[in-house]
Amino acid sequence: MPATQTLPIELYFWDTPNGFKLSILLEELAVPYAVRFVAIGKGEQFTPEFLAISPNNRIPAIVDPEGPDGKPISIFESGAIMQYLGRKFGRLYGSNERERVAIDEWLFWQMANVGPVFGHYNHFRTYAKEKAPYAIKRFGDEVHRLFRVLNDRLAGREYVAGGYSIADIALFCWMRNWQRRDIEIAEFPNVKDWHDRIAARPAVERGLALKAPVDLDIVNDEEARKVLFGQR
Ligand SMILES: N[C@@H](CCC(=O)N[C@@H](CS)C(=O)NCC(=O)O)C(=O)O
Repeated sequence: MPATQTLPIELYFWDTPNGFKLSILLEELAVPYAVRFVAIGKGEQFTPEFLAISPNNRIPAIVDPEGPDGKPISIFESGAIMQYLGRKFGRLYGSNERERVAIDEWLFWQMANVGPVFGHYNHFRTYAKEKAPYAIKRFGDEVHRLFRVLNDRLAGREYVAGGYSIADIALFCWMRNWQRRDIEIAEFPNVKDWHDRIAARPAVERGLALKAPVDLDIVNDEEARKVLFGQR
């Protein structure tokens, strides 16, 4: 029996690819939620209060005041949060074990490959103090390979694993900024069509419209500005 939600789920958020996964999912599920901004460019992810919820000092995280036993539960790691919400509300996470296995495969593929590889590429290309051509090439080639894998998977499919699911949301948040990954999207037409299908969903538009407050102290600092705006 899918749950209903009375008290808002607290979403610890900043407007980055991993943060948007949850603002989009909560909009899709249409459950009440309250946003707690964690200014990662300012170091707020290292406060003891936030580390108690997210020990890896990263957003997103949630606190659900109506956890499995009726008591509050906190969850970190976007994939774990998405699975929890999919199970709790009985939506966007398949309807049988076979469907869930396929969704998990592509969700974990995003978590273990797309997120870290795109992140490392961005780091070495944009932020590394010493230029490391080997690392830039290595991760750039991997980014390209991952677009190819997804493009092949989407041949003849509307969504990555059966119907629209948490796996599509997780992947969409990373693939949508292909220009920032130095990808020529004409090479990956299935990814482009899939992207456009998802981007047109009203809940996705609402989830992406959630913007972190701009803090002038941060914006005036060159390094922090890169962290803040480089990830959007
Ligand atoms: N595997 C984690 C990755 C989360 C992550 O990398 N979050 C970034 C923003 S997109 C962050 O909070 N960075 C702050 C930091 O590294 O200190 C997840 O999916 O939740």
